Amino acid sequence: MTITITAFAQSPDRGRGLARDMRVRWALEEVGQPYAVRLLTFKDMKEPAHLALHPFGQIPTYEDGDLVLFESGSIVFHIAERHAGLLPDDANARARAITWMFAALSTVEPPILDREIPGYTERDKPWYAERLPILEGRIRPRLDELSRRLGGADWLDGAFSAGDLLMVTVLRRLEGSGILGGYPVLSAYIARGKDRPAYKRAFDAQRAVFAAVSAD
Ligand code: GTB
Repeated sequence: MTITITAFAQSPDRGRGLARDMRVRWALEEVGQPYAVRLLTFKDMKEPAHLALHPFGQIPTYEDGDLVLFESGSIVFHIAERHAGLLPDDANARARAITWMFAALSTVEPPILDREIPGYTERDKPWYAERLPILEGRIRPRLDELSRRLGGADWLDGAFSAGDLLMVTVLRRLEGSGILGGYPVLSAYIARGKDRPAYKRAFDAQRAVFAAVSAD
């Protein structure tokens, strides 16, 4: 049975790998699972056929036989549970790696999104410039703490895990913001993630979608 995921037919990130299918692609590459991709327009995402798979009409989704999943964190967790390579065998180490998955999505990502989303929707509003430093001020404590915890280690808890995979994709959302310049430990951590062959294969695959659309 071929795993099928969904992704943007035309990603607004212009092939920078910031849409959440990138996490799923990366996880599948890490565990060596082939997959197919169904590309969706924004219109397709709100049609009944896709809403039957994803109640919120978003990407990514994951289909494997009768199993249909949505939510990138849940999909990465499922892949990590089913295949070796993204979660340690030791029960306590596994629980800690899962804790880092939650930390990435529920502690580090929200303030990053709170800064990012007004950049798409409120940039022309009078309050945008005044609010930006406040929103950035909510991100920095998390980055300070994360940087301190990572210290001189390569990964968050021993070997690379699904926790690192999600954390790197979350931190990448700050690329281009100027904020990461103050965090050499985190910049090096992101660079290590991006240097993994599985990351590169996933990145190239999503980039090829953008390149094909641009060539039309
Ligand atoms: N919590 C869900 C998950 O983790 O899977 C969130 C899924 C989600 O937000 N999906 C977005 C989507 O489908 C795409 S990734 N949006 C369409 C809609 O809601 O109607 C978010 C995203 C979009 C664009 C950029 N970008 O341009 O840089 C980055 C990330």
